Amino acid sequence: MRDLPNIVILTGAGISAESGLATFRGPEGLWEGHRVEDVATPEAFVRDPELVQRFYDARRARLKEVEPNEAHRALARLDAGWRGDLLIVTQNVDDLHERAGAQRVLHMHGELNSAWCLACDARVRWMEGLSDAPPCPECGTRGALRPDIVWFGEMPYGMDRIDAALREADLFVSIGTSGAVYPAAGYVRTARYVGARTLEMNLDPSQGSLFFDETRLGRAGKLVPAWVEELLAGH
Ligand code: BV8
Repeated sequence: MRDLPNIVILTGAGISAESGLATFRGPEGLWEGHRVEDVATPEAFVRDPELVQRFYDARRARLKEVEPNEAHRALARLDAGWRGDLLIVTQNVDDLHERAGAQRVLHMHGELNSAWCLACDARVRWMEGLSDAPPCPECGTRGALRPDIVWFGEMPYGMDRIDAALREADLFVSIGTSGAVYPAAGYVRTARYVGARTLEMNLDPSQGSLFFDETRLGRAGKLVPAWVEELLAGH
């Protein structure tokens, strides 16, 4: 019997809400202003690249105005203090987990601060706008950089690492996600299938609530620090 449980944590937009970043489906949600298929699909990028670049430029700029919150900081403490296996799988494209100090983070839907060159396939750190078609720092091609984001219909990143971690998980924890988007929304069932205990912390019950052994409703900024204290105190 492993002395320390292997933990997989799935986070969504709800964990960054208290930092001032819009969620997707809430009031003033990100999609409020746009139809998903107009800004977050490869077809949209072919159809209207200016609109898509502007949408992500605005979110990349907004990222500079916000800070990690108590929930991000608590997970960073857990990451630093947990000697067992732990992986934070985030659907979020913001960098707040890392800015809070977390190391074992996997961005399954990509990152705002990364650009992907469609000419030379390089992925480069990118903190500024892409609307002015800047040259790729690797190959110099202008106008070939797209947001390094997984759009609908595209294969999420790190699927093998995520599947391997889920198969070994003793504890699966979901924080701030509505459970509306796949394959992420299916992870709780995989975790249950391998016998892991499943816990959800969310403002409202998610679409997958019935698959969780335990659901704690409330703000991540309150629930997550309390849960991390509990876990570190218990081990
Ligand atoms: C794919 C990047 C092929 C872009 C995103 C099976 C069934 C049905 C459909 C599908 C299926 N499989 C695939 C699909 C299609 C599609 C899909 O799921 N469609 C949905 C709409 C039905 N999936 C895909 O296209 C995926 N790719 O399938 O490729 C494939 C895959 C595997 C194997 C082979 C082939 C790719 C999907 C990724 C798209 N990109 N993001 C960007 O950010 O702009 S998805 C994006 O939306 C987010 O990353 C996230 O995943 C999702 C939003 O969900 P949440 O993060 O949960 O946010 P939301 O606002 O919905 O909810 C917030 C929650 O927080 C709420 O519950 C709220 O109560 C709570 N909350 C709010 N405040 C707080 C809080 N909780 C705590 N504290 C608070 N303070």
